[in-house]
Amino acid sequence: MRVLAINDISCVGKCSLTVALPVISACGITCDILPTALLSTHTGGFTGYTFLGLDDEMKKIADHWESLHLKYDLIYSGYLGSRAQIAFVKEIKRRFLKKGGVFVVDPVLGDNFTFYKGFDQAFAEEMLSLCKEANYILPNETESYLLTGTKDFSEALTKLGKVCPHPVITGARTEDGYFIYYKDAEGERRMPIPHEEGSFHGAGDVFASAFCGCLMRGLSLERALAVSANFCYHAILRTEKEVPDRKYGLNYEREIFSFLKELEANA
Ligand code: PXL
Repeated sequence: MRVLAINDISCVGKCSLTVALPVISACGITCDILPTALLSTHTGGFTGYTFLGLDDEMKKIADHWESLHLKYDLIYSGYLGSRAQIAFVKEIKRRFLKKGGVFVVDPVLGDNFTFYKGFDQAFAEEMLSLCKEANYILPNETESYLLTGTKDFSEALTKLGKVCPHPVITGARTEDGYFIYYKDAEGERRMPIPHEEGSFHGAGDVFASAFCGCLMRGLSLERALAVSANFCYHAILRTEKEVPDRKYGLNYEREIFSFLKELEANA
């Protein structure tokens, strides 16, 4: 099995490719990467970070790959630095996803009901058009709102279900606790998940990467969600204890072993 992760390299802050590569590889899956941008840190909470968009390089990389006849079982796209990059990811899917392969889009747009720096509503519209090409989309509660205009998760799920077959709204906070709202072959469902109060930088990337690894190892949608959410939760608990500054991301590394044991038990 071969996965392509399209995401940025934030050198510090444990998100995007610095999470996708170790997590997907640990699942026993080959993970190739297509970097969208190179940043000194991610954009959430740091100031003065550097940003180099890799639009031109991405095109050259893809052209070289064409000569290698590469094809992927799963393509996972995350942080995209521009509207042009969103269009290019559609092209990457056409050129490199195997027939019957899986396209997972994490529509990285924002958190805490605001856009990440550099993104706006026009960008969200473009991201929605990428979601239309996906098998699975993984918006957090903020992204669900930015994509649909509603804070009601059931309503948002119905709307997103018209966009893509399997929308998954992660970390949805309700009066009864936290849930994943998702749509599988049987219809719209929600799954209670353990969660800590507050926002943890990089949690969405740990979850999405684990989810892709679980799908590639043959877990059902429901099991992949449950196992990934549990991994994320334990990484968050460790982070609360060990990391005073949340912008440095999740201490997920020492939780990988337990995650893999659960994955194996469900595979
Ligand atoms: O974790 C999402 C993410 C990914 N990549 C970059 C980011 C963020 C969130 O802030 O800034 C560069």
